[in-house]
Amino acid sequence: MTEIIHYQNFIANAFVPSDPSIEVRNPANNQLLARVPEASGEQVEAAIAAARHAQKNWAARPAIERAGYLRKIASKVRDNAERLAHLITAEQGKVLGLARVEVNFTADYLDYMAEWARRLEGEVLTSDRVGENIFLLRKPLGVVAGILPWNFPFFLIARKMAPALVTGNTIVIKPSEETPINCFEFARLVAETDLPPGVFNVVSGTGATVGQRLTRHAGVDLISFTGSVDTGSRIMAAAAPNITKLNLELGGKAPAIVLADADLELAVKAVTASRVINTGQVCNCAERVYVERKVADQFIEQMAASMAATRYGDPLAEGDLDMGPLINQAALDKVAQMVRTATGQGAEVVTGGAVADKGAGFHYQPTVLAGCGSDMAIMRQEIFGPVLPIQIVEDLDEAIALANDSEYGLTSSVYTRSLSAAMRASNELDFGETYINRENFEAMQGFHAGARKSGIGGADGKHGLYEYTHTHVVYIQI
Ligand code: TXE
Repeated sequence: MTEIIHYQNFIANAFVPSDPSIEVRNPANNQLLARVPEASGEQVEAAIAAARHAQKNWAARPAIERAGYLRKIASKVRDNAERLAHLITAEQGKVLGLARVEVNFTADYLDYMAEWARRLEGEVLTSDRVGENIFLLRKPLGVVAGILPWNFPFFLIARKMAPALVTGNTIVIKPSEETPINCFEFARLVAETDLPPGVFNVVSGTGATVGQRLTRHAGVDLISFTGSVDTGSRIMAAAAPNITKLNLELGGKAPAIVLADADLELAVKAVTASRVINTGQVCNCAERVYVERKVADQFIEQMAASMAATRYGDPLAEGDLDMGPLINQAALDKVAQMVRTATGQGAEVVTGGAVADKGAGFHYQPTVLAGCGSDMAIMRQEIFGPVLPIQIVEDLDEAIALANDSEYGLTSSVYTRSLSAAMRASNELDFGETYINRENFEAMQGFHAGARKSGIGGADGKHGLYEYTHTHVVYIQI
């Protein structure tokens, strides 16, 4: 029998004995992998206090020194890449190839944010007065609480920690209760470096307990959260009494617009990848398609063939696959229910449409639904699974209007050979990101941010980095 590891919270560079009451299971076969703590109120207090205690000295160091620690951690991540990828696949369910990409991208992201150390800039402003200088300084906020989802759990540690640390903040991370193992393994790597105690801390637990304690705490200066709209809204309420600054990435319902002049082969490939990669559990990937009538039959046929060809199952047991399971039973039930409701409203199953018969894991068949309408829940709510609903439109105008008619506004994509159609769509789509003729994955030097309920603020690049600072304007009259 495999040994079940009991992980412990990481506070001030020490693994603190705690009651490991949360079970972590492999979503591909429901086997128990580890037990992790539900951090107590005292432990959350201790983690925030450690981060607060460390912050002033950390911020006083030259930025290039802080960046050096990020580079050391990146190098340790690379040295352990294969082991980490296997752990991520085991607890999250993504295929190994994608887990490897996640691990390497995480290391690259730490290095990328480290590069900003010599590029952090303030401003010198023109004064209205004689003999006065006005300086705009950028300063760290203080203590950051990073609350993570489970879909890219390892990368999200770096996406929050790297900009926080290089700008002089300290951080307390709460991983998702679904995928905490990789975060504790990351903490083990941090513990092998000489990062000062308190700069990086991990407390594990559920949202209702540890998440609430962190977000209500007056000692937290920024809550950086990635997850669902409902939880984002609860976090805003928890943050309200302290007016705590928020950075929220709350998912999407990305429209893909396929015009009659599109390279259909490319569109089918990219949209399939969107629904198959990470089992469709990606905030920026295509969740609904608007296809022009002239090419609709052809597109739907090719999409169905492409989705039906997906090799899926248990990634560690079955080897080379395209897709693993959904994260848990609740996710499987939600996807199955959404498909049932859609077919009840007249959507037609072109391929898939059912829970897969694959043992104890949470597997759903790659599914294409045609004949969808804009009033159906499947075209409006986040599916977060391998299901693609398709609606036929008459032209680009209709597609843009339907795409914008959503409470989400994170990403969008357009497939066309017409430069003017692409430019018009880019101007008129009210989203944080638009991808033209390419897969839906952002670059680390971009800015990942959403309109409407998709969030507040954003991540990555210069603009993401400065979310972890506040400005201080100094007027010097000489
Ligand atoms: O997310 P939650 P869930 C969407 C996706 C998915 C749905 C539900 O549609 O099907 O959300 O997923 C912590 N105070 N996304 O339930 O609840 C929780 O412990 C503080 C989109 O897993 O948002 C976990 O660490 N924290 C998304 C984190 O919030 C709380 C990625 C995310 O959990 C809390 C994931 C509270 N009151 C899901 N309640 C994206 N943007 O990509 C929960 N948490």
